[in-house]
Amino acid sequence: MYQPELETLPREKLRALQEERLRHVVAYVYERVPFYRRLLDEAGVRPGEIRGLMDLPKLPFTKKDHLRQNYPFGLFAVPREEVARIHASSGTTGKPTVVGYTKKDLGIFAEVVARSLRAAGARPGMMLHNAYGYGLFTGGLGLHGGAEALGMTVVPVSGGMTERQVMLIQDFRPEVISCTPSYAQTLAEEFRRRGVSPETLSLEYAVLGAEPWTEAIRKQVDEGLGVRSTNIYGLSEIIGPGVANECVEERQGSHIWEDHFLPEVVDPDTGEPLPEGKVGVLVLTTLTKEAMPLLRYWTGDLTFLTYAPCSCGRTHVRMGPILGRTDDMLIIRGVNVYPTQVEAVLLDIPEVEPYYQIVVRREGTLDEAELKVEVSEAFFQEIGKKALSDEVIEADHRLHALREKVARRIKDTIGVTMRVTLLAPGEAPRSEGGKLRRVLDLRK
Ligand code: ADP
Ligand code: K
Ligand code: ZN
Repeated sequence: MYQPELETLPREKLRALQEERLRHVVAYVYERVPFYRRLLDEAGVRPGEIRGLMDLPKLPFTKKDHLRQNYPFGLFAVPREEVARIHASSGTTGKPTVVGYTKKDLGIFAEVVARSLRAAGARPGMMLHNAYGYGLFTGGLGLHGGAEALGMTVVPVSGGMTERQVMLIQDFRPEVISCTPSYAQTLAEEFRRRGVSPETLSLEYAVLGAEPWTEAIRKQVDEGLGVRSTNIYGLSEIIGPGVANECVEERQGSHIWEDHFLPEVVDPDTGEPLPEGKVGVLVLTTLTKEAMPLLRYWTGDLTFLTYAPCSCGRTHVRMGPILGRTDDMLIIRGVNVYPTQVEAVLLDIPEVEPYYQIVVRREGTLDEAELKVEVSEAFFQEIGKKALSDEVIEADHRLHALREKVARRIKDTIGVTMRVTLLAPGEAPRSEGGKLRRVLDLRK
């Protein structure tokens, strides 16, 4: 273990630590963040009333919309100059959700990722091939900092360029790889295509997360790369990857680093706390963050908790796999995408209407997204076609150019590649009173 004393803290001591930290963080945000002062005042909660975990349900939830409403720095609890780093993830309006870290927060981020890597099997001196994206996304820099803290040799390869990744893995001989599960599948497939057998690869462990995955994928990756893979979970609002990680011994649920992040599972409809083992929304309270602590953050991720002791010796609670989400967020190759983000892009292009559908398929190991969108009535008249088909579009440079333009704008603003299909006016699905299904996720 990276921090054996903390990771095996007896539960009653862990609870006392959590309660002390909870009292502190509630008072801290009440004093420093006007948003929280208002939120608690409106809920009629005085910080002093929150004495222990029993009082947690009195606190209102913090939701993603609150972060958007306070874009970019409104939830910071410290002066901007004390923020050492900023990260961000997608948001519905095209504005990202912004998060900040003090120096101390970055230390905690590295600490929980180091614990996670160690739980995943990594040890000091091993080499990490880090294929998470670097940038505003927390994956790349998050794993990087944790690996350095653990004392690993980090290869900051980032995402993409599979040919080069395959070469580097063979030449550098890393023991550990971190990436999305779908990318691990891609790499496994590429090795197979090249006739490289998993036994000849140096890899022993894979740390996979940022998108939902299954035991079937685990089996493919384990066999294809010759590794034991574990799940890493996290979200930028709470810190990034490293909120929880499976232990490589059991691989039966991910230990949530509870001395820093306080978990609850609540009913998606009523918000009532649910008993252990029941599936509901994971809600997390940060206990130690300085720059942007969040109280009862509604992750939207559906899972369950188990407090059963684990053979690895860690006492921290385990969460099950993410079984789904309560909102309409799609995760395409690890990137969070909201339909409304796509809509915002379409509203900016006069030749198309915001009548659209997003179809996501799993082709081979990768997510493939198709965007079906209607051209405007005016544009359709101007083109003078009776109907639109792939052949018609290929043959007409104006249609062809429009299709490229939509694809490029989507890629540039949201960061995902979508195959664009142009529809004639009236062809996209319309709501018939009920909830319009703008997203067709055919991956499950
Ligand atoms: P991350 O860097 O972890 O992808 P984001 O803030 O971009 O952070 O996205 C967070 C969301 O990604 C989570 O709320 C969850 O829906 C999804 N996610 C992250 N890790 C996992 C995982 N291991 N399994 C399933 N979903 C995950
Ligand atoms: K994600
Ligand atoms: Zn364990």
